[in-house]
Amino acid sequence: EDGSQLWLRYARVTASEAAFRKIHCPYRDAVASTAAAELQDYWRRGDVDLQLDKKWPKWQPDGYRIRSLGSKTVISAGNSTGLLYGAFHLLRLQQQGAAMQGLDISEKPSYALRMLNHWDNLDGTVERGYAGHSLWKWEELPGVISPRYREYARANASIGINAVVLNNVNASPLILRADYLEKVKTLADIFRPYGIRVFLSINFSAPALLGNLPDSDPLRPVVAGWWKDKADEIYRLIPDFGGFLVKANSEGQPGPQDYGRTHADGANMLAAALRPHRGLVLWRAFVYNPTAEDRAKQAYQEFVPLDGQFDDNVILQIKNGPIDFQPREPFNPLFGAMPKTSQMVEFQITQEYLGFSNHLVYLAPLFKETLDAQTYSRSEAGTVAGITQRGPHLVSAIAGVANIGEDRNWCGHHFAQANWYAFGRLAWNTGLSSNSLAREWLSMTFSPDPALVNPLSELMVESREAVVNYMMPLGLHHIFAFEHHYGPEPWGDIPGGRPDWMPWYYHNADLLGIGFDRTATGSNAVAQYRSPLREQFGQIGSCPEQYLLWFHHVPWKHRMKNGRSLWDNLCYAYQQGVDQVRGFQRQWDSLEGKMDTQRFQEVQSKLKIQARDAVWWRDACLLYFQTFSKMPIPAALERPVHELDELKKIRLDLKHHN
Ligand code: BDP
Repeated sequence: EDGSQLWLRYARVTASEAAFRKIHCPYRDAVASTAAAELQDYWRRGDVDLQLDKKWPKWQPDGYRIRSLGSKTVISAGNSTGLLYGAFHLLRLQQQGAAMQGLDISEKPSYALRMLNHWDNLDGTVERGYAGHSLWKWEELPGVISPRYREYARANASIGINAVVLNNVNASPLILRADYLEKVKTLADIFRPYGIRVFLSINFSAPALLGNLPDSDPLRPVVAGWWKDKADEIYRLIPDFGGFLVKANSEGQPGPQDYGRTHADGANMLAAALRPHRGLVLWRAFVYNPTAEDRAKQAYQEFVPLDGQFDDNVILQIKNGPIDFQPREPFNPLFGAMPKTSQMVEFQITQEYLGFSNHLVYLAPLFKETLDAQTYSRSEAGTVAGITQRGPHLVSAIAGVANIGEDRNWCGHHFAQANWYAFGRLAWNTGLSSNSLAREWLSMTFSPDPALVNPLSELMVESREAVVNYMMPLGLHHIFAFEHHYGPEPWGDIPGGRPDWMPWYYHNADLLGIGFDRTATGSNAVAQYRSPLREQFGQIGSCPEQYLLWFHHVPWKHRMKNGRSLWDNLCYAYQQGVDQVRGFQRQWDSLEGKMDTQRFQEVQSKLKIQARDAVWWRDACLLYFQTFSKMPIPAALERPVHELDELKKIRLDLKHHN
């Protein structure tokens, strides 16, 4: 029980079981055949008919209907991928032990493109990956084909993911060289029967670096011509190629601004190359520079003036929050601020800032917090989910940065699989609840036994709040150790280093208080939110306490809603985080015997690390901030067990490949 089967733990039907039922599929295309084969191999509850419905609305591809008709089950859909998703839905019901009579289920996806972004490098390392090396064996491809490529595609299809970016946004230009494109084609051919399309991250300087042009200025005709030829070459190999993901003029990557051009100039030049093939450009909005301006404001300032200038096959890919995948951020104010531009959310499934693959943190509550956030930018449908689902242009999309590697259990931590799962299921239906998804995943991955599913689903749903408490409560953010982002380093400072990469830039602790003043007296980032949010966030009395130190520099003695001081609340929050993780340990241990020993013990060991780390975070943050607050840790709370000086000496040997 090494976790390698993920949530797809159903047993194959035996020949005698198969004799008792018939899977009827009159279609021979690759995707419909996958659907039929999946049912053939695993479905044991009566006959199934797969039917393509010619009257299915064209604007609802991938949707399906499942009905019980007498003793048989009919899956109907407008296209073969709909049949495939319907088949996986049925198998999911079977595996959860659901009743199969009287079914009448209709489903359609929230987003047209439900996408994983791999940050995998061509040398086999994975940026911010904590599950071993890359799944893609570039040096072996296209000759040698790992069986895991197909297993990966199947797992994605089972949760509705239909698009993948294979390589890191910090992209090597080599991915566009002919020999690499042959490898990419091989993967695309393996993924296609599972309804999955391939995209690539590109390096904006590829025309110069790979094509030997004098530069990569997007307004230079030879440069645009180079991209056009490259796109044609790709589509000859991969006719359903999805398009390009682009990180430009961000963290040192090249981009159109190197030539005095705008993001729109760059994106539109690529869009023109892809347009004849119906390809898309996913242009990332993650840009910031070490200037005097608050980092949280910069993407908005850069992109809002460009609204209306992007071609209709460009989608702006925006991280959920304005900084960078922190345990908690308010939603990114770009959402809803560009009504003429298609926008999509980028989440991070890999736990760069959430304890890597050591901490059990279930991310559905984090994803939902952003998707459900009301931006007030339209009278109806003004949530982030609403805005990104009904953009002005061609296609709606959502992306998650993958947490997948070559580890036997794919994700490093057994429970990190739940984040891959929940991302895919929410991309399919943003209305699903964190709790129901946790239950679904647990019953399939461990067992449908309520004695296991009930307590563990509660634990999972609580785990996100726990990590916020023991790492960065009350709106604190980015006080991680430099570069690897694992442990605490609120004191971190590298003389001469970029201020916006230093923890003090974000926490601003001093003798008066702590927090980032983003109100009108500070950076005024609150003004990027619409009324009534800017007023609500902008006043210390009305700002939700979970964002307090995100938007305000608050005196240590400030009275919080519960009557205690800010300092005391910080102390209680850190302790609560520690207590929550210890509670998870006790809960987990009480389930011994309700699952296999291997996974039980592996999760148990990881929880020990998490409990130690939570104490480390608590002590580091409270002892350090106490040098400013000069206030005692409330007597009712546990005492620190570390010395601040000793914590400052910790240098983890965690290498970050960049
Ligand atoms: C940050 C990561 C960095 C990524 C960057 C990005 O630390 O490795 O390259 O985001 O999203 O979170 O481009």
